[in-house]
Amino acid sequence: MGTIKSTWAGTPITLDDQIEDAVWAGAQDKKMAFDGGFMLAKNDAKYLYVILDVIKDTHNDPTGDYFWFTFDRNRNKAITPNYDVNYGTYPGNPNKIGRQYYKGAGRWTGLLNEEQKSECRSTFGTSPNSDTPHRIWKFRFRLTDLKVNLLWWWFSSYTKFGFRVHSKTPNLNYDTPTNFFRDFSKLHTLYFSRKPSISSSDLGPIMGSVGLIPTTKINASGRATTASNYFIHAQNAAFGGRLNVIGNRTKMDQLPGIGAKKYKVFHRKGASGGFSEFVTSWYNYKWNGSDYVLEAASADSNNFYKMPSAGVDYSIDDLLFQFNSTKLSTGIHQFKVKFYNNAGTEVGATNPEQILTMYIDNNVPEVSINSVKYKNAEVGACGIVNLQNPTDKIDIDFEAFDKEGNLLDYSLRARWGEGDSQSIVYKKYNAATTPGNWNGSHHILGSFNAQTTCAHSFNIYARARTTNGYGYIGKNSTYRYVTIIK
Ligand SMILES: [Ca+2]
Ligand SMILES: [Ca+2]
Ligand SMILES: [Ca+2]
Repeated sequence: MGTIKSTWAGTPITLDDQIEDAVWAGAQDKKMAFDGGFMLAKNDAKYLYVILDVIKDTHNDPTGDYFWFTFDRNRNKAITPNYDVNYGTYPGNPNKIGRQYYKGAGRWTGLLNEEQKSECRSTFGTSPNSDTPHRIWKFRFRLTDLKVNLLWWWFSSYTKFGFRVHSKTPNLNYDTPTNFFRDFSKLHTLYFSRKPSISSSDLGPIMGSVGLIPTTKINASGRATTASNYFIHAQNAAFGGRLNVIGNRTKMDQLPGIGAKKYKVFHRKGASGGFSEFVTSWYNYKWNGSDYVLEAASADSNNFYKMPSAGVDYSIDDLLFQFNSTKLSTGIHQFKVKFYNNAGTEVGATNPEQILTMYIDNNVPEVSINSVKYKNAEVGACGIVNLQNPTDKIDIDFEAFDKEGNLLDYSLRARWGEGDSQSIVYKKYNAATTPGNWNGSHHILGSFNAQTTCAHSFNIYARARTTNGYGYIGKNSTYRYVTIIK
C-alpha cells in the first residue's frame, strides 16, 4: 500500500508538457516508485495530472502497450459495482481513454459509451528518471469524474487507486498494488494538494485570503470579484458558510523571527464602532508522516490563539482562523488580527492596519411557484390539463428573489417521462452587463408547449451568489407536478 502526495499545479498541465517542464516542478521530489518505474502527480481544482514513467519498457510498440487505471471512487476500500471505475485505452488507440465500471472482482461493464473529458497520451522518450528512451503515459483525470471536490475542504481530500502498465515488447506487466483489480483493500492513497499558490501581490498584508479568494479582491461592501480564469470565479459574491481566513504566507514566515507566539482576532458588526475579541475554534488536518490527522485549535482563556507550528504540513496552510458565519447576522462584518510575543506585547503590526470586510449572507434565495395556468385557469398540484390545441402553452409564474441582492442564477425547467427535460427560463448574474447586486424578481413568466402526453414537473431553482471562499454555496428549489394530455 503506497502513498503519493500530489503537488499543486499553478498552471494547468497539458499532455504536451514534459516532466522536465516547469509546470511539473515539484512532482519529481514526491514521486512514487513501482516495479516498472515511477508515478508523478500534480493537481489543481479541476484535474489530477499523472505521469507513469515506465523506465523498464524500452521498446516503442505503441499499440502493444496499455494501461489500466482504477479508482475506488467512494474510497471504501471495496469494489462498489457500477460505481468504481477502471480507465483504459480503446483497442489500437493508445491516446483515447475510456472508462468502465467494476461489476465485481476483475469484472467490468466494458468501456462506457459517453463523452470522455479525461485524457491520456502515450509517449516514448527519455525522462529525468532514465536516459534510455522508454514508455511514458500521461493523464488528465477530471476530479469530478473521480468524485473528488477540493472545495469540500472540511474532508481530507484523497483518492484510492491502483494501476497496471503492460508492454507487449518487451513482455512486461506491472500491477500495483498486486491484484488491485480484484481486491481494493490495499489500494494506494493519493492525497490531493489544496495549497494553491496565490500570487503574493494579491494577498492582503496579514489576512491574505478567505479560502482561495485573495482579500484584495474584496470591495468595501464586503463582496468579492475574481478573474474568470482564477481557480474560483467569484462575481461580486457575498460570503457564507464556514470560512477560512488564511494568513499572508510571507508575513506568517516572518512572524516567528520577530517573536510572535500568539494572536488575537477582533470583530465588529458593521463598519464602525468598537471591535471585540472574537472567539472561535476549528480543526485542521496535520500530516503525521503517513496520513493527515485532525488537530483542534481554539482560543485560550485570554482569547489568544497559538501561532501555527512552523514546518508542519497542514491541509490548510497558514490558517489564521475559521468560523461558522451562519452564527453571524446578515450584513457587513469586519475582522482584524494582531500578533503578540510571549510577554503580550504586540509585534508585526502593519501600517495601515488591515481590516477585512465581508458581507455575510446565508439566506438562500426565495423560490416559489405563484401559478401554473392553462388559458388563464389555475392548474393545481397534480392537476390534469387537456390541451385543446397541440400548440397551446402552459403559463408559469414563479418567484426567484434574494432580498440581499446576492442571486447567482435562476431556472425554470420542465421534466417529464424518463429523463426528458426542457429549459423554459434561465437567467444568470452578469457583472459585465448589469453590475451591482441582483435580487431577481417576484414574478417571472415562462410558457411551455408540451411535446407529449405525460406527467410533467415544473422545477424552479435559484442559487445564491454567496461563496465560502472555495465556491458558491446555497440554493433553493421547488416544483409542481401536472399531467398534460396532448
Ligand atoms: Ca468502492
Ligand atoms: Ca513497449
Ligand atoms: Ca441572500
